Amino acid sequence: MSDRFYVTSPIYYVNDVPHIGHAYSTIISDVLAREARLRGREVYFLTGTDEHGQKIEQAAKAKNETPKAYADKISGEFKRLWDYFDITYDRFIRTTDFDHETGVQKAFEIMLKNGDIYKGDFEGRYCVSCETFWSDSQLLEGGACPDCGKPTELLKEENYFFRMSAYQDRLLKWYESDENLILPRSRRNEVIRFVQGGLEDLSITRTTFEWGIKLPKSADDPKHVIYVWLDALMNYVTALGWGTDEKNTRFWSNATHVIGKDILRFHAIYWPAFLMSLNLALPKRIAAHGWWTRDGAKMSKSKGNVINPREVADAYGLEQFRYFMLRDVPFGQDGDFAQKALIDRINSDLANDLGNLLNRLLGMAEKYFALNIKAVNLPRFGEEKKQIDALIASLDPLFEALQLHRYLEELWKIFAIGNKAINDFKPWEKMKDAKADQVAELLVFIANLLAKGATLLSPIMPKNADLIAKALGIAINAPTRKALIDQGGWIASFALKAQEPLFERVDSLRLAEAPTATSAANEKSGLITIDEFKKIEMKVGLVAEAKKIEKSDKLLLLKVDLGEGKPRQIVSGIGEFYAPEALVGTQVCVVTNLKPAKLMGYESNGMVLAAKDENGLRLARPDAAVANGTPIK
Ligand code: ME8
Repeated sequence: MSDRFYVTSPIYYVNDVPHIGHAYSTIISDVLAREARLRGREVYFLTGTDEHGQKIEQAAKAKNETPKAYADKISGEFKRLWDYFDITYDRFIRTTDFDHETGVQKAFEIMLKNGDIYKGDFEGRYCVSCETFWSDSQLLEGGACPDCGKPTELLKEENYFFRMSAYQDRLLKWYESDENLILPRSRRNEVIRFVQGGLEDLSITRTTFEWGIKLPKSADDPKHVIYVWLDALMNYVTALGWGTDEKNTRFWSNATHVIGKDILRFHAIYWPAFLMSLNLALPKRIAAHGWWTRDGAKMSKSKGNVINPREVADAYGLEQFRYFMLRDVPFGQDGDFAQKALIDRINSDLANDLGNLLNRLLGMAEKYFALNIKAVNLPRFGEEKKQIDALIASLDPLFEALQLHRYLEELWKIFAIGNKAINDFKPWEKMKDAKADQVAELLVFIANLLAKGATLLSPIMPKNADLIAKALGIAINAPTRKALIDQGGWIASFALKAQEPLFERVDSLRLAEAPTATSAANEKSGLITIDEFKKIEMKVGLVAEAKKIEKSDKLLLLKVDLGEGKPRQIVSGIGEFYAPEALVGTQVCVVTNLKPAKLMGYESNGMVLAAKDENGLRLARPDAAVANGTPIK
């Protein structure tokens, strides 16, 4: 294994604020970076923002801002979020950075010189939303984009083309070189089939808008800007100094790109072809994760159901959120964000299985041994130790293949062994029998198991792993990992420290439910969620005054005492069915949080509830008196 490791997240378009899908890509990249560091490898972790192109230009225009000012703002939001999330990136690149722009122009120059770029006429369809060209055969009916379904536009421009077609065979050979090249493995076949279908040369400049990197001076063609995907993909090498100071290009020899499945084609086809043209090494792994939906629906700004990752982290804990995202969804598959699932993971995996194990250890160690535990050897737990060694051995290949949900699943089996050992061993009985030595052995065994487990958990939940380590009196770092994991070492004694419980149990949803769940349900069946219902405030009130509104048969002017001190004025359309004097002194049910409305010149601050059929109208009332202002639920 190379001792250098380069990991990149996608660089995010600045036309949208960050949501949990973006956070997922970045968190996976962060986990890989942290794990590699823990193995003592030299790591470079890159993330950033993709700021050029027509889409951004349009988004800025819609906000009446210059593209740069607009990009500055949204790029800042991404950066601040990753900082808030303790994302351990080494560089946050922006495609408007000077060294990046210089590198992209240099790449264009090289490709032009070596004959991979030529000038021609382009006629075809373009999807601005995906910043993608499509051939007629790929389009959906009516010329819509096959990726996002939005309408495409017809482009007729003089363009520069990249000779993509020349790379078909070399690409196909490359896909065969390593079965872990494209992860999950099932996606590799998709890419192979696509390339086998034939590659067309790619239009790589545009003349119809301005917000992009200009061609190099040597090309002497100021009308054109470079196509946003050539610009964007190059970030992976320009960030390391390619084309400028070459400061960190040594990392390029071992690159892993973490991306969403939506942009696999750009990374597995365009990007390696560009690299081949530049005579640069190819990435080692392209890991394409699945898509997050919310309560079963695609997230989008227009639906208003986009989840803000900061809100989730604030409500449930950042590391709880990291754990949930990685544990709940198999890498490569789509996942659904439902708070209930997150809460279940927190309560059962984190609070019960892991948190309790630490509490049990610390509780007993304190009670029986004043927190200092020592074992001469651990003969008693030979079988369990073997199981743990076997589990640990199974983790490496899972991590390598990015099966992080399986990795965590197996890791949790180690904690389960610990909990079971305590239950079976019944240390409280052994203490009564004056077998303290044996109990000390058990506790040392548990402490070891937690030390190993916390080390292996650390890339995913670094802060909690450190808290466990602190309680165990150890530190998680590369030498610890080497001793406890690679060399399978066991520690003979611990000076433990008390520790507050790691994970608070969660009893109820902490964020408002997605509006889409409701609107989608509404459209289909007329159903609403309980949360939507709860928005309606209803109370019982006593009619204190009632009179007819002049010139109206239907409307009555009521003063209803809702326990608020001053009775409310409500205009009610029950005049044909109830005489005013019959209402005074009786209780009615009122919707109390309606926006005030004016009827026949009178302000109404609520609505009296009634049932109406062909025989007339009857008021809804409590069947016995209750206090005025009593809420109706
Ligand atoms: O495509 N679920 O940027 P982008 C999971 N700039 N992941 C999601 C997601 C969701 N619902 N939504 C977004 C671009 N993502 C280009 C990339 S790279 C050289 C240029 C994640 O802002 C996922 O990783 O549209 C996806 O690939 C990435 O955000 C796209 O972000």
